[in-house]
Amino acid sequence: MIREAKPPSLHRVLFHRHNDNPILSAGDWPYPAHTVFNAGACQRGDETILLVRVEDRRGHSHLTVARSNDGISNWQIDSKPSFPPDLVNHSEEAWGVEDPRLTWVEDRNEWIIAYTSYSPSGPLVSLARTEDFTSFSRLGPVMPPEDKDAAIFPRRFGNRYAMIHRPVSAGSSGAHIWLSFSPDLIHWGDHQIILHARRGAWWDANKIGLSPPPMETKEGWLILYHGVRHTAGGCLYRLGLALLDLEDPCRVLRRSDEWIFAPEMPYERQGDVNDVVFPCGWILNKVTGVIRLYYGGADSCLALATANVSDLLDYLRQCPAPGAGHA
Ligand code: M1P
Repeated sequence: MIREAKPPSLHRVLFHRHNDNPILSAGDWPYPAHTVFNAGACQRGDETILLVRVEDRRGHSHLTVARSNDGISNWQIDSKPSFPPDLVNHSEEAWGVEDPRLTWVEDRNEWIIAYTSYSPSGPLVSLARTEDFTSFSRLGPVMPPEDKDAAIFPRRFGNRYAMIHRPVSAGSSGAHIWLSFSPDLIHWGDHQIILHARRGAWWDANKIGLSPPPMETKEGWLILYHGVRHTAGGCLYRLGLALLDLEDPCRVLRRSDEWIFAPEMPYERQGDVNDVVFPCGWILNKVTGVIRLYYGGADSCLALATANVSDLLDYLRQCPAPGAGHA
């Protein structure tokens, strides 16, 4: 009898889409906008705050604040761009600012925003800070092009801040996820790759990037990342999980072999860029354990999905520790 070799699958639904998706679209905007997507997210008191990437009809992006009491509906959206590119003092923002990730940094008592500045020399990582999402100040560019998909950890390791980011260099063998350290958020070093893009047929071959900021859990730093599969029909952006050691985030404890979320719904499959789910923010309710994940659908709208943090950790416990046989 010939027995079929069946690869083991851990597949199950971890993130559940909200029925009212998409929760925000350009039609909701108080001023002309082409698309709204890829928002950073945080909870400030009773308010959910989204810092939304808004693309105008030139193709340039800025960031605008949207506030809601339930994080789903009745969004109060700033009447003009909250964080427009600063063309006078920051020429690296000439082609716009994109994809913000928000981190409450405990010892600074402020949110640090890591975002992509789209410079004529390529995209790069910039940082800014805010206490209230009304006024913002820039720390400036911290990584040269090409680099994006960055977020700061909420606390220091020893006396150093840490940042995940995704540099790309011409002729390199892939775009991988890196970790760097800094004493002051300005000067960065001790750069190291923590997650390699896989190769060949893998869903996360050749190009990966951090999605929302790392989330602290009792078992490690929870990482949600996107993998980009190039196909004859275009790119497919799907999401996978990893877990980093709490005290040494250079140590990868687990990594999912399978993607756990992928474009399925019409608002994820069709838009300016088809087949993209792209989260930049998630919020954990520490009482219920529910995570709200805010993600861009097809680079055109904003959607919401929820998961239980304990389900994600259960899943990761069954995933392999990286190393043998998964490249
Ligand atoms: O179009 C899909 C995404 O492409 C880029 O992401 P990455 O460089 O990680 O592949 C970004 O421009 C992102 O904004 C966009 O959603």
